[in-house]
Amino acid sequence: MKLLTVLLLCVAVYAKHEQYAGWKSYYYGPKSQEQLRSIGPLAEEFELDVLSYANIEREGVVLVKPEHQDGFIKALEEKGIAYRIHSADVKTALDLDDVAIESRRKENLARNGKELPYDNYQELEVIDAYLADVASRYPDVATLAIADNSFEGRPINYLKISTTNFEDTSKPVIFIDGGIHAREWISPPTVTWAIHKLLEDVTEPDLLERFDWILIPVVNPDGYKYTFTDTRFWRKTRSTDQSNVSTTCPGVDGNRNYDFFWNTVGTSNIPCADNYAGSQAFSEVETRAVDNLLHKYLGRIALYLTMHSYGSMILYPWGHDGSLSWNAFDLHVVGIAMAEEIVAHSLSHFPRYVVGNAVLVIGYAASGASEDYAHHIGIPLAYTYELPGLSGGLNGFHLDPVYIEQVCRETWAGIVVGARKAGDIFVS
Ligand code: 0X9
Ligand code: ZN
Repeated sequence: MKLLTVLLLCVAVYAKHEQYAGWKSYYYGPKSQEQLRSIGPLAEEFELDVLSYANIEREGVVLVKPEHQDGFIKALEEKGIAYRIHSADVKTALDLDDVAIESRRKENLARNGKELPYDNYQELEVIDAYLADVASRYPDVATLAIADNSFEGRPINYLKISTTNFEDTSKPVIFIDGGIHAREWISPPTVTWAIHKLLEDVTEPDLLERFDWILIPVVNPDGYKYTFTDTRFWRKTRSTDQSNVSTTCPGVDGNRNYDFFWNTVGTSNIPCADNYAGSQAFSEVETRAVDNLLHKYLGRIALYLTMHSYGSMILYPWGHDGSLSWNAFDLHVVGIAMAEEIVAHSLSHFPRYVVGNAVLVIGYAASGASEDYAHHIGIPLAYTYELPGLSGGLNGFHLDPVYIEQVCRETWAGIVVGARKAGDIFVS
């Protein structure tokens, strides 16, 4: 019977990633600015899915469809760009990931169904149940709220954490969101871990006394859910009302949809593209929901963090043109302080964090991103965290689940310093 269950499970998961049959992924390592610049056009020509961007010192990773393998490799060789295989069989790697995820899920259920796992990826329903549960266990400080319903009608849940029910308006607010990019599975756990550290395992009580907190683990629940059920590398929302091809190509890149130099650079007008900016700024209910909350607490928000992956980077504005903002000095000083603390709590084989202007550090300009928008409306400190990813030599494409808790712990160390420094600097 047990064997039959395992067999059925394997059949089910093996069917799931059929769409990735024949796909491969490659590391690529441009060694000059010219080689680096040629990646954009190659990505378009060969419909590459860039999982992590390279710079001259750091390899990137691209996913390549079966029909473009030969052409892509030929183009790299012509341009002299170094490459090596990352996964020769994406589908099988995903199938194996699923088997591991499923068995850890069962173990976790057997242990205690209510606890959020940090040795496994967190499914949407489990996160939502945790938010409700933790809010009911700490009613004096935590309130569960719904920012809005997603395009497909799921609640965009968030927690308000405050010792004064947000009534002491002299307290600065720390605002953290995750899960806008559906496939970046390490993002939501770093936000739920922050909740855990503020409520259940309080080692920094000053952070509760000094600040009010808005924490949204999954801004894009439809996309996030879809990566678990259907398409692992889905990035966008799941809206189908943006164009006449939206039903075949649903979704908008939430991090191109904010109203700041909307759709001017690093975006696409093609609904099927992964960086489709939408039909207009804030076309997506999910980004509007975040915007409404940002505006609700605007004068009080000292620090805005949005959690993405991968890259071990802390990025600050402006990410549409690479220029520096009026608050560049503080953005840099606080960014460095957060990264220093993360590195101090990290593992020796994790990549070191890099801090700086988004364009300079990640290597491309993109407009309509949330950290730029948050800064533009007046939030003095706004950052995109690109959390660590370790896949070479380890299983799968995402961060190996054995590292989830490590990433959450070190990221929290960064948040702690960021909040304290932001509080010191903040003048409402
Ligand atoms: O491209 C993005 O949206 C972010 N990287 S990701 O790999 N997670 O997709 C980076 C956003 C950087 N910020 C700005 N361009 N403002
Ligand atoms: Zn992202």
